[in-house]
Amino acid sequence: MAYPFQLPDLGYEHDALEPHIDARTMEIHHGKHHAGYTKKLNAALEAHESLHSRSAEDLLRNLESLPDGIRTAVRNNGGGYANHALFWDIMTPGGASSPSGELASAIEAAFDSFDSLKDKVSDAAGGRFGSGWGWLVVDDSKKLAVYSTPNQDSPFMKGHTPILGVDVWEHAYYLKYQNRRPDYLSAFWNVVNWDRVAERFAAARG
Ligand code: MN3
Repeated sequence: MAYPFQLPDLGYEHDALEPHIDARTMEIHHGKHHAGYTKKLNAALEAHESLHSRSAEDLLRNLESLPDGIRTAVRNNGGGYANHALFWDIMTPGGASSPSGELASAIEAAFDSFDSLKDKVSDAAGGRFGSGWGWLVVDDSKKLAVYSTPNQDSPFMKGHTPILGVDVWEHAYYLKYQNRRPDYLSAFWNVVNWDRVAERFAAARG
């Protein structure tokens, strides 16, 4: 996908992730916040035709090559565009409760256990001061890693490939959870689509 970027469909109804993530939050998060990043990304790129064939991933992996005047806008809104596209995709109602196959083996090798991975992601995301994301990524040596980023910064900016992300901006959880970010993070694990995370893992490892 390239310019003009389109808001991707959720792939499920707004209320599909209830009770873990409420319908009103999903409506606003997808229909207002993600739509806003998409619109602002397109606005930043509009006058730069040479960039119109490039994917959001490609733009984020090569921010330094962009014109000074749009680099920050692409970082923030391209990041917001790509991060949310991943976020909707790696959630589903009633998915498998844990990973299987090669992803499960890689998680055990890197983090000792699936529970330990969940703790690490929750700690990274929970400990992010202010707004940001918690990530499970495939790094540039094809290894799994966990960390958080501020604002809409994408792991693509580090040359890494995100395979699971959790949004810890207050807009992602405040209506239902208010200041209880840890409760939101606990609930998030109930709606992860491990099949999609496994597909992204396989693609990232090549
Ligand atoms: Mn968000």
